[in-house]
Formats: sequence, structure tokens, C-alpha cells
Amino acid sequence: MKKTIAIALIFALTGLFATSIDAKTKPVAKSWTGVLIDKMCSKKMTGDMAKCSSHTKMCASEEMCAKSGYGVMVAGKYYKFDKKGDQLAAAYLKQTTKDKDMQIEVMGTMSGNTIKVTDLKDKM
Ligand SMILES: [Cu+2]
Repeated sequence: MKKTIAIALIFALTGLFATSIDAKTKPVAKSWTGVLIDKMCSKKMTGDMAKCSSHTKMCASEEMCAKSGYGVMVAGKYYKFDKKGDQLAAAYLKQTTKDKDMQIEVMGTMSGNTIKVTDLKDKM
């Protein structure tokens, strides 16, 4: 009889442990390939990839455009970057030799409609 109580107790305890190790839902790291565009200009270009490709580096580097922040247009849908992404995009614009069609690959996690950028690089 004592033995059955002990076994029942062990089962009850393992059950408790199992529920406490509940897996937390972590955002999954992903990558997106598309055209780098500032937020302001993206509004005139959503859904039009040809227009996105013809958007120039000069435009994206202009004060008004730069201030609005950056993001990536993937298959006609625009994803805004977080603050770090904006900084990486600005740094990218300074060093890229492309004057338009700024194809990039962005690594990070999606949070709502914003990409939390961990890395950004040129896509040939
Ligand atoms: Cu622009």
C-alpha cells in the first residue's frame, strides 16, 4: 500500500515538472531578399517591383527619405526595419556601388510588421 502511494507521488511530481518546462515561443530568425527602400518612398511603390528597382540611392540618401527610416520590399510587400535596421541600411547606402536596384538580403526576426534586423548584406 505504501508503495502505491510512493509511485503515485512520483507520477504527480513528474507531471508537475513537465508542465513547468513549457516551451516558450521564441521568434524564429529568418531572412528576406528584396529591394531596400526608405519608408517615405515605399508608400508610392507598394506592389510595384519595377518602380522599386528604379528607386535610386541618391533618393534614399536624401534627408527626408533617410529620416523616414528604411525597410525592404519583398514581392510587392513592404517590411519596415527597426532602429538597428535603419542604421545598417544607412551604412549600406554609404558603401554600396549600386546607384539603384538595391537588392539586399536581410536577416532578423519579424515582430508585427517590423523586421528586427540582425544583419543586412548586398544581394548580387
Ligand atoms: Cu526615396
